[in-house]
Amino acid sequence: MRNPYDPIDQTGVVIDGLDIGNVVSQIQDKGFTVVENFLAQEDIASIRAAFNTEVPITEMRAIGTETGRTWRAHNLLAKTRAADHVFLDPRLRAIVDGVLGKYNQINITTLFNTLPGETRQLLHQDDGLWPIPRPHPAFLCNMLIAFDDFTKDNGATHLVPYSHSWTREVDQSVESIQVEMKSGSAVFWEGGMWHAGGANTTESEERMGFFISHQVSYLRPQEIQLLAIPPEVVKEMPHKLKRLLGYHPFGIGVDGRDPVDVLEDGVVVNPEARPAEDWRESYRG
Ligand SMILES: O=C(O)CCC(=O)C(=O)O
Ligand SMILES: [Fe+2]
Repeated sequence: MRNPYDPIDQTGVVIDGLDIGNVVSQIQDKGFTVVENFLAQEDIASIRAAFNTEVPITEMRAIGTETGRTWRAHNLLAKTRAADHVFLDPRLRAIVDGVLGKYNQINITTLFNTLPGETRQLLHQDDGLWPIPRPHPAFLCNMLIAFDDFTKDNGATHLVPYSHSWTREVDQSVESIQVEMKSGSAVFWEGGMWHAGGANTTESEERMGFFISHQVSYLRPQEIQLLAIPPEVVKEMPHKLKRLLGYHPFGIGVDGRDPVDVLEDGVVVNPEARPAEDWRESYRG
């Protein structure tokens, strides 16, 4: 019998000219794939302009480097509406459904900029945060959109192909490839892939990227989306985006109510409060 959490079979599904089935099978087989021109240059320009003005940079070091030469900002959905359409893009939705199954949600959103002088990150697995023994079904699916061209010299992401299916730790000297891609292209990888941001050895080139990570909806996200975005902001979002932030029915919801309704109407605690003994009496009849 099919498990409702199984990945969706996207074989033969084509959206806006992109063969989703092929993208998904590459992520499943090799652990990653690049989709060229995922976003048009005009779109990159307008999102970049909004990020530049609306999203303050957090002083937060990249994992595994000590240089302070990478800027980062998280919780992007609280800070700007400029990228909502990217999260709702039917191609992204179909790819994530294909890798994780239809019950998925946003794990973390990050804007980063790797500056000249940054060193290579330690190779790591983003899904290592959850202490789930390997091998395990895919539960994390990442997308990184290049805002600037990613080149070997400015620190294009290192990936270790096929390593998402390995159960062993890798040596930091293991062979990796670097994902060179043009602005607007996106690399997708399964959360178990060993990877690292590269060293930026250029004099003056920056490498800005927009990272969106999804996970299965029954795990706790890396950034607590239900708390990260103020409810007044979430209320104004499209229904699907609310779902993606974790306002989805799971288990008991809230007192048996759909979290989207609770968000709209508020939590109702003891609508007709009576002393507990009264309730018990009424049951005894
Ligand atoms: O800089 C990159 O390209 C990847 C960054 C990354 O993997 C991370 O910070 O987890
Ligand atoms: Fe990472």
